Amino acid sequence: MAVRPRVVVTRRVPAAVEDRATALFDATLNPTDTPFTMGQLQNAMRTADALLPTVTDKITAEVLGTTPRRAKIVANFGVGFNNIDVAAAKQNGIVVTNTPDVLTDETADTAIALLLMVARRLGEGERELRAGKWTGWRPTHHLGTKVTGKTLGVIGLGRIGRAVAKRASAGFGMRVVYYDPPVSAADGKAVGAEPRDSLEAVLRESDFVSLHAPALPETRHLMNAERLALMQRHAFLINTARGDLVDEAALVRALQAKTIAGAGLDVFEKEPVVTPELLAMENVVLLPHLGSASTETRVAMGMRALDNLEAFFSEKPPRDRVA
Ligand code: 8YV
Repeated sequence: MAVRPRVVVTRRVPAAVEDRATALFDATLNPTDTPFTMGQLQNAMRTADALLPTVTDKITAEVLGTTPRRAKIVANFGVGFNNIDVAAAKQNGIVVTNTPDVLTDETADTAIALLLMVARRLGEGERELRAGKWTGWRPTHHLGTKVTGKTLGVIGLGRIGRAVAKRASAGFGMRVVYYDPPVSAADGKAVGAEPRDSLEAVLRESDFVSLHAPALPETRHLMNAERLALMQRHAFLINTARGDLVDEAALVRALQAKTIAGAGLDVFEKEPVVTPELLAMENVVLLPHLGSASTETRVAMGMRALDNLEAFFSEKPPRDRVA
């Protein structure tokens, strides 16, 4: 790397990642952490060799089609890359990479945390105590739902879905069923999960449903009113994947009509906006997209994005190329 490539990092990332970015590249960091405007993204495409964006940057066809353009690669900080118009990247000959593997455990932990929180009404309990409303122990206080022995339906048995299935079956003694046609029954069995032939069958059978599918045009509103209606009245929906998978308005209606018992959500359709009705519901646990938020993992994600850039600029194939 004789001339150091120019890399624009769109958000604050952990210091170790910023230090390495600066050591490897002519890196422009974002010390104020203010999200980029479309104009700033286009400017970065015009003036830098690479962009290192996050889920908050919409890398649209307009951004990718910026002319004149210097950028040749977009190294996303995140495994999900629905913030990037991959088809437009391909059309413009721009390479796209993501950061798989390094956030699998954290995201699975977050799904299990949400499951436990909604089942055992832990958010409600904490809110009550902090509000000074706890009057003392009583046998009928905040009775939740037992988790051990219940059925968890996993929609999408990829890396994170498998890690959730493993935790639920081996750690919590749950029965796990899944829907993910390309995954063999043997692979499911390895993580204690049994396949079902349809998404609908999983929804009908599960006490908890956890979503682990990517956000694609064909998975948008995967959980629509009809599918939500197939869930059992006592069942809970967990989403740590992407907000687009759930029709949030239909979810609110299902919760209001009590056709499902509750939800645990880490992701939303229009982040950071959350449908106001959800905020008022005690049986819903809401997290601000914290799925991968451990120091170790956010450092690992940043390093993985830098590894991809380093490979690309050394004319080696980046490990995590998705376009
Ligand atoms: C990230 C995520 O925090 O990696 C993903 O797909 O959803 C989160 O873990 C976020 O995307 C960072 O850009």
